[in-house]
Amino acid sequence: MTLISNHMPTAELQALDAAHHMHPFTAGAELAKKGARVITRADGVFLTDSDGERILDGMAGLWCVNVGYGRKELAEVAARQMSELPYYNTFFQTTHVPAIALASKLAELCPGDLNHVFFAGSGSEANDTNLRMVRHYWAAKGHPEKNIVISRKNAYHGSTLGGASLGGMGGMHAQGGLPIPNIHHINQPNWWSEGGDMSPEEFGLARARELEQAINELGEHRVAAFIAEPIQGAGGVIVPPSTYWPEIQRICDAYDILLIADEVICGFGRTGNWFGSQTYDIRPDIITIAKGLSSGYQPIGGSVVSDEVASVIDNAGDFNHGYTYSGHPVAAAVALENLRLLEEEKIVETAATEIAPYLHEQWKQLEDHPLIGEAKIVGLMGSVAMTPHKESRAAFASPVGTVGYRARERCFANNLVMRHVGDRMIICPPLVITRAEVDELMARAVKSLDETYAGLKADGLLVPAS
Ligand code: PXG
Repeated sequence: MTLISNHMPTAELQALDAAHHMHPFTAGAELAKKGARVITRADGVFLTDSDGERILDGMAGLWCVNVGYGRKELAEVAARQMSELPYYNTFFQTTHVPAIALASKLAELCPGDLNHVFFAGSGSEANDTNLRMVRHYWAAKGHPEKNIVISRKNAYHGSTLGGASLGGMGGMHAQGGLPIPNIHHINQPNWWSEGGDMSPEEFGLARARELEQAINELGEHRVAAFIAEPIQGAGGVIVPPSTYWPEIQRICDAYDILLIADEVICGFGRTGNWFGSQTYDIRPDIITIAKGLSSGYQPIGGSVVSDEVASVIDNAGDFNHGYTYSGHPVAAAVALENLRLLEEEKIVETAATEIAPYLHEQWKQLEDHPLIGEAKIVGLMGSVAMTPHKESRAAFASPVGTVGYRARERCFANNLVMRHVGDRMIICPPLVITRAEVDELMARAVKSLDETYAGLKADGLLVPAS
């Protein structure tokens, strides 16, 4: 067997990668020509690649490494749990200590009466669980026809058939026969791109009221639930206008439907509170969790459900659903230790009270940059919209994402991971980022935006779409 080590030349690793490894959300043939960047180790907020470059990870991996890289406590807990009980399932009337301990801790941390956890291996799986659970819930209450879930365009809820159907990504729906039936999408609260002449507040209300219109059109007796991320993450960190969530909550209270808050990104300190639902005063019946739950050190997700939902499900016989790795003991033990770090080291609190205000001040200043229209940030997740003409909030004449891709390439070259979604740039750094590292992040971001702007100017691409 070939020994594949960190010390192999980068080109050889890239060639093997291109030959045998299929990447998510990637045009494989294009990547093969260029070669993937090989990440070999990480510590704090910095990644190291196979050429020894140190890269500031402005995305916390994939929105998940909340405690930062290199926490030995998590490795030690994993090793201990693997020696003691590496695997057992939670089917067939069995359980184990890590699943019990993690579920209890989550019941304590999660808002309201969200006291019951159904574990999954990822956020996608958890949203599949939610889809089946809300339909089963209404069927158990004698309303099997109440099975439509309302979601939003440009939402991201995962990549499984259920998750991608709940999500509102056109590119995903275009492949593989999605969405599955009985999922209905309304418009997103993206004022910058879609608000027209309305004020953000008017627009937030108008977009929220689309939920009420949809319920009335479809019939309240047909609608099981509404699902949404408190702040759309993968959609481009779309921060909703202040009027949006209160109106959504009013509608969910007025009609007999369940509210699912997908906290996969917003959970575990990202928005300045433990959960995005607290930041926006949302009272969900179910939340989806993953990512920051284990800071990405182990794959784990789950659905945390209210006393009411759990009681109906628990009294309706077998819920014929579950995953081999539901409540996996190693993943659960690592998640529990991660929650201990977040809580005892006051990582959530410090990020909210000391780091977020410092970052916000600098991030908002990006609105003075010639390429940037709006700069939005809540807690430690932010985005900027790039535009050729600020006053009219114009999009570029070039295909959507052309400018974003160029900006991301400049960030890559400047050893900063800052992602693009269309022509928005987004950040979501580990919650443990320090003030000095914020300065470094901002310096690299500004340099990259300056270079992008100069490049667009040189290539005649600063042209508004007509
Ligand atoms: N819900 C939300 C809100 C997410 O952001 C999922 C569910 C699915 O979780 P899993 O663990 O199954 O991936 C996510 C995942 C991106 C990107 O490009 C975002 C995610 C995943 C992959 C890529 O920003 N979010």
